Amino acid sequence: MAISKICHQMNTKVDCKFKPEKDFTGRKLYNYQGSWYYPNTVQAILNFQTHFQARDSDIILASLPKSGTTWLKALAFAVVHRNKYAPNLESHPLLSDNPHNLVRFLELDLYVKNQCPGLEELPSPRIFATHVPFQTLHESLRDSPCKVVYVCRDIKDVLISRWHFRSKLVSNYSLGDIIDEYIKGVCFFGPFQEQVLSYWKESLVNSNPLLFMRYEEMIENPDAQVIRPADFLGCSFSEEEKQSGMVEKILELCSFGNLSNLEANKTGTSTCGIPHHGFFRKGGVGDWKNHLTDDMARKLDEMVKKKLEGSGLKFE
Ligand code: PAP
Repeated sequence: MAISKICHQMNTKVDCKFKPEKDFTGRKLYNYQGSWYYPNTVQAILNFQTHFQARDSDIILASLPKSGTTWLKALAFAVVHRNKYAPNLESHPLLSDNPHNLVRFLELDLYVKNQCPGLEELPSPRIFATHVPFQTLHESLRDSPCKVVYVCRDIKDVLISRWHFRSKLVSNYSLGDIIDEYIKGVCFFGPFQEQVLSYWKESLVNSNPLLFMRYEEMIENPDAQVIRPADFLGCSFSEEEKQSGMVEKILELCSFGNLSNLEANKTGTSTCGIPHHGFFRKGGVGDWKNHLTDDMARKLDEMVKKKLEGSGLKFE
């Protein structure tokens, strides 16, 4: 649908200060509340901002694409629902379905073709996910104190992950192209550092309960990185659970090795239209070193340093 029709239909103005820009393939991107989107995503965000009724018990998982969303979705689902589904249960939903179908995206899935996707019928606590920046999410929550868990990752690993992912869809997509996109900031859900900063700044003022996590820390100290969200979400592990190895069982269930080898994740397509196997590549930290030249890495590091200057947030 044309963007003007979307604006008219929703009686809302997309920020027209910015002319639409084109992505590498020539598709138009529009700026809405500081981020760049394709028209169908703008419409989904407008649907979501207009119609979403947040419950105080809701949990929202937020991230940039390729920052650890799939992992966070699996962990949050396993932690929150551990009383209903023990992590060693043979019929655990994570063994037969992809994490993206168990925790669905608001603007990339639920609200894409639907103003009212029937979310009021879901039992509490509901878990949703989003890639939009905090200011756009915040508007949709309408002062509900629901909890937000944000995960970020070194932009160089995000870039390499996204480059591999998109190279399967777009031919002749060079590393130079994606680096230019990242530095200019005009790419789907970009500019990226602004998105990270929106959640970082919110985590400092905490007007909404927000847990700020890093993919690298989750890899380095997995136990703590499961215990922290459980504490934050109000479902701390009891001593008894810790003694019984509950944390380790959840970590094993949600590990890259386990999830990526499941038949359910090798085949099939997610509710947002992406083949399940596309969410699993290599996992881990620092794969950018195998792809980026020193010059490319320096360019990206400088961009990030400049954007984050004075914020207190650093990526070493
Ligand atoms: P999305 O935005 O498409 O949902 P997202 O899950 O945020 O993607 O990121 C995918 C990255 O997380 C991939 O990284 P890589 O390309 O560098 O390998 C993917 O391999 C990694 N990933 C997926 N599941 C896990 C997991 N369980 N543990 C650690 N990393 C994971």
